[in-house]
Amino acid sequence: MSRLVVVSNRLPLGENPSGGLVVALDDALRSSGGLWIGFSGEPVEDPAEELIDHPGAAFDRLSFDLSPEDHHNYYLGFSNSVLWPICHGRADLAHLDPVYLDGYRKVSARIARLMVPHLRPDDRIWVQDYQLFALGAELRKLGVRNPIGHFLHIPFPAPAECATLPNPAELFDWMTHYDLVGFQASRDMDNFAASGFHMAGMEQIGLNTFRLDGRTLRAEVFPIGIDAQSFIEEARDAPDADQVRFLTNARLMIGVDRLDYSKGIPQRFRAFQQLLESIPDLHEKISFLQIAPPTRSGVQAYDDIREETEYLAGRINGQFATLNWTPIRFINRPYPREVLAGLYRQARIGLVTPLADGMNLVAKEFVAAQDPEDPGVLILSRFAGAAEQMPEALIINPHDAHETAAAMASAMRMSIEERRERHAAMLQVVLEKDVGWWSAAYLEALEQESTKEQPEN
Ligand code: GDG
Repeated sequence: MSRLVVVSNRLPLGENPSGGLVVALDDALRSSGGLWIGFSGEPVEDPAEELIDHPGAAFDRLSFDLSPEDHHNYYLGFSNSVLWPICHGRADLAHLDPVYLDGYRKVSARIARLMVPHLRPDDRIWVQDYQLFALGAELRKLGVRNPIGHFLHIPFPAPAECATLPNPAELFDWMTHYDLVGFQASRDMDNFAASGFHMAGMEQIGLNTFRLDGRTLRAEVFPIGIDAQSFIEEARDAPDADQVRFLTNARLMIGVDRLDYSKGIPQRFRAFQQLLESIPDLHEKISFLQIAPPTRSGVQAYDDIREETEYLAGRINGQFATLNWTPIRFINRPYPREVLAGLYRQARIGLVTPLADGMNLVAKEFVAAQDPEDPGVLILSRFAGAAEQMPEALIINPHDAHETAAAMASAMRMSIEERRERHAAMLQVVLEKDVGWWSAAYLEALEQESTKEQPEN
């Protein structure tokens, strides 16, 4: 079997890989033997003009450096202040600055240049996510003929959103240089087909095949999963309820998200407020714990969302708290995975209400963590990719505080039979379509593409 080369924005260099994506790719690389290439993590004044080796893992690891300027324009700029908001339907938060786009092009070309000396003729190259849309095209310019695939972890924008990019046609030029592009959900595939047609004249020539400027591309949906078995064990072995004594008689409702404006945290706070206003019987019977580690601080939109959520939590607590009960606990720092697993298992409600989300792994982790005999209820936004796979959740529109509050009330009163039935259906998907399934399915499709062209480099 040919060697697998994974390229992602960040090279995980810690001893213990954590997070679904890192575990998935780690497993895939271990089994086929391979190479992982990514950013070293901290910008440096004088970036090395070669990739840096990090021995000591079960596979090879090579990192590239970025100068502060490149990091600012390519990563904070075009990736996180243009592509991220636009792909999440928030063009109003995008900063369109030509310097960002230039930085993105320049860094993509540089990564390709640094990679080429390390590639072998039979490598399969798997590029991850929106920070690296342009890498495949840059590798092709340098004569790389190997099979190259891309997987997009976040939503693909619909035509009206795509039109707010500074370079919509170029996006499709980049993407059609890959042999295979993978998406989280069928809505992304539909958006890709429609936007590509409208913005660049990309033609759909088969169920999963597209053509642009003589290049043919395969596109398919591969919903990412979690390492379900290990999460189940982690939740089972988690520290017991004594750790969360503060809950007293109240049932726990939990949300866990990076503090990002795409996750719909203020909207869910308002829905909770709506619940407490409309059903006073639930006072002191439900306690909402929101864990939201900060992310990308220093970017204005992230500082704003933090202020808004802090304000709302304070206001709701001021309005409803009693001497014995704090309605919302809003915690702005990360917790270890095993603690989260234990909290999910104790929760009556898992609240996953993004306004836009590629998949949302927390939804799957919540399901995996439940006791099948007495499971909690998942409230899930229709805008999370996970909603396509788990229609047995209570599916809500996160913009609608009334509907979300009604789902909270119904989760509180749901019979044990109904909870078990819904949970069993969701658990089956989480177990069957786990992270191992995801990487194997993707790599098999890429392998099929590798028989199409003979590498020349
Ligand atoms: C992107 C896409 C797509 C969160 N807080 C803590 C913590 N987490 C872990 C969760 C989960 C992961 O981080 C978050 O994954 P999500 O999928 O929910 O969201 P993004 O970070 O936005 O990820 C997303 C994903 O890529 C994969 O393709 O699903 O749509 O946006 O695993 O548990 N982990 C720990 N402490 C925390 O406080 N240990």
